[in-house]
Order: sequence, then structure tokens, then C-alpha cells
Amino acid sequence: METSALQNARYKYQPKLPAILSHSIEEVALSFGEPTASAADSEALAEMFKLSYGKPIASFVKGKNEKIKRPLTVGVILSGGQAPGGHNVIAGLYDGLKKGNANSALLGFLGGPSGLLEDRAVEFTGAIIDEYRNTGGFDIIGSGRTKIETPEQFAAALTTAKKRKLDAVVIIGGDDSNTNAALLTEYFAANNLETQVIGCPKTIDGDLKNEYIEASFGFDTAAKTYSELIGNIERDAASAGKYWHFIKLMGRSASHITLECGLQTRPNVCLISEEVEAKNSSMTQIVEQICSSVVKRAENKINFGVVLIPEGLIEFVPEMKKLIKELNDLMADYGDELTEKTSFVDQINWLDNRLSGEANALFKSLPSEIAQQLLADRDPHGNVQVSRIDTEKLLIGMAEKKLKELKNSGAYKGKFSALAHFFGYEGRSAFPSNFDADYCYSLGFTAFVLIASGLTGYISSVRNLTAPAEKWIPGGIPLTMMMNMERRHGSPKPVIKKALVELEGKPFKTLAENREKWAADTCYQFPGAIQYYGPSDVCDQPTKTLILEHS
Ligand code: FBP
Repeated sequence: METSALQNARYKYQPKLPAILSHSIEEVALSFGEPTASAADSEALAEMFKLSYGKPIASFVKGKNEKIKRPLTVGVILSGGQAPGGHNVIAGLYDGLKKGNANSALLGFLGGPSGLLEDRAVEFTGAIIDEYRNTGGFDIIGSGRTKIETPEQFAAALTTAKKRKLDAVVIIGGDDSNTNAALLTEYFAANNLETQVIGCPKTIDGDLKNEYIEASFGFDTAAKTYSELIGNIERDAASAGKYWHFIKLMGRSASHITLECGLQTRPNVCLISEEVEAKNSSMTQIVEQICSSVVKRAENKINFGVVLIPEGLIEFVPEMKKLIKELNDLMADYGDELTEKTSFVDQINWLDNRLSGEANALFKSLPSEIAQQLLADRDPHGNVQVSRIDTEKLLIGMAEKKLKELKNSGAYKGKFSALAHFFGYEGRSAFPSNFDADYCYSLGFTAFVLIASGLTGYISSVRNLTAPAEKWIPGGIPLTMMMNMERRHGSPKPVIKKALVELEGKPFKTLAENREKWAADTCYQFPGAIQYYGPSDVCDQPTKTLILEHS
């Protein structure tokens, strides 16, 4: 394959590491804190994770580590949606393993967790790794969303681990995949298998974070990529002066990406699902908020604007949330019956007798495309596939209707022509920013130290991320510490707790303080493309979210 000039240059980029990892690895020892508790539901989780619950936090300190040079065989899995930097996690893990012992081997399981279950793997060589350093995507081994949940699947994972004589498996994934990592840890321990399990916090959605996981990797690059595109659209909108752009942004349930893009680009309206839920806002109220900006701007003869919409919005509007929950439960219990109905009319009739009165009325009032999108298959973890619901088009349709009413009453005199966009896949496989390239390489190298030191049931953690990389703090956080019980596929399941946007946090407050001005005036900011070379304050900056959270 021919490579681009940037790709060639990025191959040579040497990711920065925290100081403790950039010197002799023989001097990286571990120190442990107190036993930990889960994020919630500790009794139920302690019972479920009898052998792996409550481990202490592991910190890296200078000292002798007898185990670090032993030869290891490790398997790695890329799980879930792509996130920029995944290749660097693998490169950091590989370099760490080889630094520890040249005879260590790293296997890459193909196509996500199913690669482990079906024992499909490649052994990485230096040449393979070099072809993927500092590049985006997960194409080095591919990814997948298989959830390891049946007894047969657990047994298959164990068989592969035994057959391959794996010292450890590293699962690079989001909340669901790291839940899998916790379940696998317990299963291996219960079956006296010594294979260790280590997780790595990946997801552009930014919702796998807490005190010890400051950011999931890929969020930085994806949010910056979307912000570049939004800035370009803002300039286009201001140049042409004739369109309102409704832009839906990926991020699943959490609005972290939308919030970060809002802070970067200062759009006229930036909806945040978590606020919608907290205020119990109905779809009508959301549309009124958008229309209020359209009307205010039209009074100043401005008939263009930009609206940012988190892709999970629809799940947070109380009436929609109730409907989706009822649909989820019905689909979990009678999914086959529903899919047997070949026409949409038959599906509506089938639901007619089963949905509650309120939910049924709402379902029937939705445009048919949206109603059909709500019936689409759930992902293997029981989530509604919000990226496939055209919320931006639904909002445009509702805003058009509302503005017509306002026009008829004389309250609005402008022109409204709207365009719909969805930015998601465009940002998931971009070349990782320097931040993600460095962060991911550090996460991979940290995973190696955790494995070599004999730990299992931990997630690789690198903290202090707003400081220069040499001051970053690597370590290991017990997976059970981040878990709680949630309803999935209609029943309570142990899962890693999702971190949604904090309405009391500085990033949201900064948006809230400014949005009235941004709604009426044109205050757009144009972040431009990610810079990979140049002054550090241009090319090594973390997200505004991270900076505000740490300020
Ligand atoms: P992860 O949670 O696996 O990191 O996936 C993130 C994501 O990009 C979401 O933002 C989006 O809703 C979803 O994946 C889309 O899934 P798919 O790639 O299966 O279409």
C-alpha cells in the first residue's frame, strides 16, 4: 500500500512517556493502597466477583521489580467502536514486552472478542507494528462487539487462553468491553487459570472516566476532528448566510463530545442530553429553545445558524426514554415475535396491545422513519443504536412546524432553510492527535508493567493528563471499583458505570454561562485541523473539557 507523506512522517514520531516509564524498566516497582469498593451496589458485586472484588489501587514507584524481565505471552483484543490511538496502545504494549524480554510474544486476536473465542490470531512482529505506529483506525487486527456472556463463550475463551499458554489478555475497549474484562477475570480465577486480564480505557464517547481514568483515549482526536468540521461549517454558514445547520454528533448516551465541540466552536445552540433529562424537558421545549435562537437572530436579519445535537438526545427526553425502555423490554422478551412481522404496519399493530397508552400514542405520533429506527436491532450489549436514529432530521421537521406557527402569529419574520449533518465515523479513525498518540502509547506500556508484575482484573490508568507527558502518573485501577448494576436486555447486570456530563462540572458551566450570547450573536470559533508538528501550545494541547475539569 502506498503511504501518504503525513503517514510516513507519523511513523517516525516517538510518543512521549511518563518519566517513570522512560528510564530503566527494572526500576519500576508497584505499591498498593487500601482495598477498594465498587461505584455502587457493592454487596451484589462482591457476591458476583468473589475472587476479584475490591483489589487495591496499584501505583508505580521507583524500586526493584524482580518479575519485569520474565518472558511473557500476551494476547490483545480491540473491542467495540474504533477510537484514534488503538494502534499505539498495541505498540506501547509490544515495545514494553520486548523491552522486558526479547522472547516475549504479543498475539493480536482478530475481529474483536470473537477472535479470542474462535482462536483467530496473528503474532505481531516489529515490522507489523512499525506499519501502524501513530496511525488511526483498528485495521491492524480489526474490532468487534461480541459480548462474552454465555457459559460456552467463557469456556471458549478459557480454551484459547490455555491452548495459547497466555500469561495475559489485554482488552482495549469501552465500558461494555471492560465489563467483559472484569467477568473474564473472575471466570479465569474461578477455573484456576492463571491467565491475567487487563483492560484499557477506549472510546471516543468520553464516558469511561472517573477520578482515576481522566479520559478515555480517542475522545481528544475525535472531538478535535468534529470541531474542525463544525468550525468550517460555521464559516460557510456565515459566508452564505442562508442555512441553519443541524449537526448530530456521536457519543452514544453521553454528551461529552457535543459539549467539547460546543466549547471549541461556540455554536448558536448546543444541546446537552444530561441537562434535558435533569430539566425534564420535552421534545416541544427543546424545539422551542432552538426556535428562540432562530427568532432572535432573524430579528437582526441573520437567517443562518448552527445547532449541535448529541446523538443520544432522544434517550434522555423523558417521554422518549419511557417509550424506549418499554420497547427495550418488549424486544428483550419477544424480539423474535416482533421481527417475524414483515411490515411496519404489522409491527405497529403488534405493539398496539403491548405498549402503555402514553408510549403507544407517542410512538404513533413519530415520523415513520424515526419510529422504524427505534425498532432497529439493539447492539449485543442491549443498547439502542442511537447513531442510526435521525434526531437531527426530527428536530428540523419540528422546528419548521413551530416556525410556521410563529410566522402565522406574526412573531417571526425570517427565512428558515435547514440542513442535516451527522459527524461520527469521520472522527473515529483519524490519525491520533499527539495527545492521543502519547496517551495510548503510555496506556499500552503501563498495561505491560501491570502484566509483568502479575496483576489481573485491573484497567491501565495514566493520570495528570493536563501536565506535560513526563509528569503523567501511570498505574492500575481495579475493574470492580468502576462497576455498578444496571438494567440491560430487561434484567439487572453488572456493568462499568458510564460517566455522563456533570451539570455541576466546569465544562458544562462554561457552556451555560455563554450560551445566551452565542444563541443571539455570531461568536463562532474556528479550531482548524489537528496539528501534529509545531509549537507545543498548538499541537500538544488536551481538550478544553480536560483543562476545565482540572482547573
Ligand atoms: P464504543 O462505545 O464501542 O467506543 O463505540 C462508540 C461509538 O462510536 C458510539 O459513539 C456510536 O454510537 C457507536 O460506536 C456506533 O456503533 P457502530 O460502530 O457499531 O455503528
